[in-house]
Amino acid sequence: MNHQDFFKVKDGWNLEIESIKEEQLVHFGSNLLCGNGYLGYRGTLDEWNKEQYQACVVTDTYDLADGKWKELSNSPNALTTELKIDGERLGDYPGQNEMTTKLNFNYKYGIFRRKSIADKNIEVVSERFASFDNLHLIANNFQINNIEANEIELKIGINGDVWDLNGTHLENFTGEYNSNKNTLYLKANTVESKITLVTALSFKFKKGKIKNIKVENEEKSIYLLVSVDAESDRIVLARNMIVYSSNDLANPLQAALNDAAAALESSFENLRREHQAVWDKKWELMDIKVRGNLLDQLAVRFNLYHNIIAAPAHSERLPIGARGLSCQAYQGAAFWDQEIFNLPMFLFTETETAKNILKYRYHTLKGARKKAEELGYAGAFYAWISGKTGEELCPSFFFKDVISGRKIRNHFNDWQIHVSPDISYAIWKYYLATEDIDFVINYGSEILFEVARFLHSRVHYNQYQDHYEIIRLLGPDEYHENVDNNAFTNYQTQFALKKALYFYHKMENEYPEKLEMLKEKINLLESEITSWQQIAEKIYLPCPDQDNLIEQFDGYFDLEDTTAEVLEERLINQDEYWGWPNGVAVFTQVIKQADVIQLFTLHDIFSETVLAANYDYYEPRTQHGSSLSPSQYAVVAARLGRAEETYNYFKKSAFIDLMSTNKAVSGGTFIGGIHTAAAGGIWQLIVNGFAGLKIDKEGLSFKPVLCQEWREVEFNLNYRNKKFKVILNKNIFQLKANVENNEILESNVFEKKYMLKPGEEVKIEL
Ligand code: IFM
Repeated sequence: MNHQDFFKVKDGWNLEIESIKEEQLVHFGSNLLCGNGYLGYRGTLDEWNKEQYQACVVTDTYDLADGKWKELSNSPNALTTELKIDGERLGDYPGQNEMTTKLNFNYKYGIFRRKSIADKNIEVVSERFASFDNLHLIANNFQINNIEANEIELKIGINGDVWDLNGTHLENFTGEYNSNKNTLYLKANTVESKITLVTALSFKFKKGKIKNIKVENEEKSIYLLVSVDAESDRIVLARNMIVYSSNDLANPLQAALNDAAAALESSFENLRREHQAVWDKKWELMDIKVRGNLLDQLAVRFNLYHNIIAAPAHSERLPIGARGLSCQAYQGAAFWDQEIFNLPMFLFTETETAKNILKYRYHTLKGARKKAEELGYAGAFYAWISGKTGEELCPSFFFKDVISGRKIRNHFNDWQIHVSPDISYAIWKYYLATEDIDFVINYGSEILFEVARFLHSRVHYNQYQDHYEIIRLLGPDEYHENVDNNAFTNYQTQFALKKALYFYHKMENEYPEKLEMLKEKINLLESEITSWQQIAEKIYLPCPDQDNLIEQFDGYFDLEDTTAEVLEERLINQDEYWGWPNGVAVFTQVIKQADVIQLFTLHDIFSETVLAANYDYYEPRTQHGSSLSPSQYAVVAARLGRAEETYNYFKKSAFIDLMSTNKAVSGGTFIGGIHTAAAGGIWQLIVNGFAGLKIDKEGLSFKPVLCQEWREVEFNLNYRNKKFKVILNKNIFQLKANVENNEILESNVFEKKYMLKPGEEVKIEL
């Protein structure tokens, strides 16, 4: 499929859509999402409702309405609009062809703009953004041009009849209109968690004279029927939607009304200016410039934008959802995606956000301990799907057999244990990138020790082999459940134990009091440290065999050797789930996503010969059924100097959402929305892949290589508070230290050391 079937590229920041196809509503709404880490307002037209997947997902509003899926709630929509001209409803409703609409989305500032034209040249133009200056605000400028009619009626207000994926989350609606202040609100609470959610609206007609306003209360909504006279053929309405919940503060109603009033005092243009200033600051460090291909440039920024708006940077107690705030799929909750895919970009740019992401894991230790205890283990077994409290949200029956209709008992929750050592891994990387020892002492060490404890309780000693094994688990490749000794997990386990030991001894030597306090707090015994050491030394690590191949798990090579294409032909129903217990992939070597290759992206401990052998072996056996997969293959391809293959994976990964290449429903479960891990993966693909950035105890290093399709790549990094620019083209690799740095920047390029004083630069010929 061509990208022009979906969108046009105006420049490196703007995407244009010239016609809206009904079958693309789910993913357009996600792609054109206005967001800020607090809320996500889907890219829908003003006149659309839940039937067109209009939604505004609000962070920290977890609610279990159907007894199975605890997910975030959607706010009532305060930008709801119905326009009547001379008594006739006018809008662009799918399938009705009353208007022609063009959409523009600006990824620099997250600005959604629609322009629709109807008969007699009547034009509806509307622009909105979710403010980064006030996270509770969505500002909208709605205008109708070329009006020749007599009677214009606008139905505006707050519509509480929202799109819910699993059960209805809001109840007990109350609302009020204050005519003196041009403000109204709707208050409701979530059915199970009893969170109060307040949505307010303030509005002003900048052009157009209000003739009459009639209030219409419905069970879940409050509307105003406004008759307006056009002014010089125009009506311009400035609106502010404000959202607060009782998890934000004690009196969400008062806060919403205050913000609504303040926004009304300002103007759309001012609010936009303040919002843009925040984005400008962010892009100074987070933008990646790709020269030589405008489409790719836009795709890169699309992904960076989505990784940024998915992260609740304002809080240290909230997760990055696997679908961000683009819809309720995956419950607005964190998977291992958060540490391994979303985090890396922040580690080298907005380090405060990186810290918050990791602190979230500290605050959810209780949930992780609870899960471990319930399953008979010690320490912290982090939830596979983790919401506010860190308790396991992943239901035991995740997918269903679409042929029989029976539920499938997936074991993502109980057996996919690598999420815990993945978090330890991320703490180590954060420490290397920032040298923030305070974080490690005060937060990270407790996580590291509790994860080590869990791993200690989870491994089995095999006395015949005199080594430790991990049996009955799932690696990253989710099609093969109940396997033993998944290479990725075993290596990650050893790594996590070693880092726990490293910081234990560091604290013992340098911060003994802190260590004593922590030991007392978590009741940590010397004997446990000895055991961690023993397990780290004796854990079974599947090694490259005579063909340099690492077996993904015990017995993997004995499975039927085939490809995803062959398995496609075996499907009875296209929506069938391929994995456990009886899916088409289970008894074959076809894997869902990078697994041994995922080990290589995280650890640089194998030779290029081993990398190449495994890449060549696993690549044709990987379905890339998960959006996490292509970017990881891309990084390894770049390490092997196979830049064109990296580029092919870029195309696969960067366009997953832009061209809707991944399924929105699998095994009967809705998993649509923005693939935030793939979005974060694009940063890795360019920075760790093309530029070859690595960070380890020796420091930073680069091993650059660039594909033919791009003339140049440019980005900025922040390493231990030293900022610098990286420019890579086919001939030159350039590092430029920021003049404001306080220290010398040290870095290796192709294993040669460079020391850059503030303001200095180096150009290395490739
Ligand atoms: O965490 C991933 C997993 O690796 C593959 N299935 C989807 C999850 C959420 O993105």
